[in-house]
Amino acid sequence: LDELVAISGASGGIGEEMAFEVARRGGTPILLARSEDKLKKVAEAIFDETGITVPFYKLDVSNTEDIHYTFQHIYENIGMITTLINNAGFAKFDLVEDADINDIEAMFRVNVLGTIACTKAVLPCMLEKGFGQIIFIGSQAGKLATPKSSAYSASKHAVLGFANALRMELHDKPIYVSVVNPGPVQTAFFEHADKTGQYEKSVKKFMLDPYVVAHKIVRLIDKPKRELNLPLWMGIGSKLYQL
Ligand code: NJP
Repeated sequence: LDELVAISGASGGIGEEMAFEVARRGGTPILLARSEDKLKKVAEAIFDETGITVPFYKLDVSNTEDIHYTFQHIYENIGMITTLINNAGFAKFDLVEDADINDIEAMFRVNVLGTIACTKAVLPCMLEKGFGQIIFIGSQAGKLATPKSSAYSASKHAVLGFANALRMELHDKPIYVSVVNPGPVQTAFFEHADKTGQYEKSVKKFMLDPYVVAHKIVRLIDKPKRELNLPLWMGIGSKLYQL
């Protein structure tokens, strides 16, 4: 891969695995997330394994001004981001009647507005150079709905709608837009989403392996696809895959 791949939410989970996959394939991942100490560790581990020097930036995607300056700094000091993976996101599962409006707002700020702001930050350069790719990490919750996931589900439906409209706007240009909709993936996601642990327990057996998910997503860089659906039942497959 002769690629500069910016990955938001790269300090853990699927984002970290994608960063390793990009580097294993010879590309340069650029790591973005709030936890600088974790980003540093991921960058060092990738360097130890692949020899690739990995830039990382402390970035909260709910801060649009920081997004602007971070992406400008990357462009001026490293180069054009050829692929953006909008991966930063989180959930907080609650019944509508119990959900705190501040939690709902935070979810929309990160999952939706953060994603849109990062996209707007890379788009002018991609349009000017005439190529690029934007991968959105949506969710099966962005296609279906489950109780207690109302606001998260709405935020991921928004991501899917945004990405589909953007793809239409870019239809005559080689700038590709892909949406990935995973089912439950074994990451720290559930620690925050559901502190009772009940949801994780109920789907644990079928959870997707973040490495398998990351591997499939990074393949989109060579073979762009409108949508990559990785539903719950694939978790059974990925468990078999490991045996
Ligand atoms: O979750 P986790 P996943 N600004 O918690 C970062 C979607 N998904 O890898 O900022 C910037 O391990 C956070 O870093 P930090 C999900 O909706 C998941 O599973 O340092 N970054 C961390 O690196 C999300 O869009 C499942 O705390 C922010 C990363 O995001 C994506 O997959 C199922 C941030 C989250 O890592 C990755 O989630 C599904 C901010 N404000 C979709 N806030 C699943 N796991 O089951 C958080 O359908 N991050």
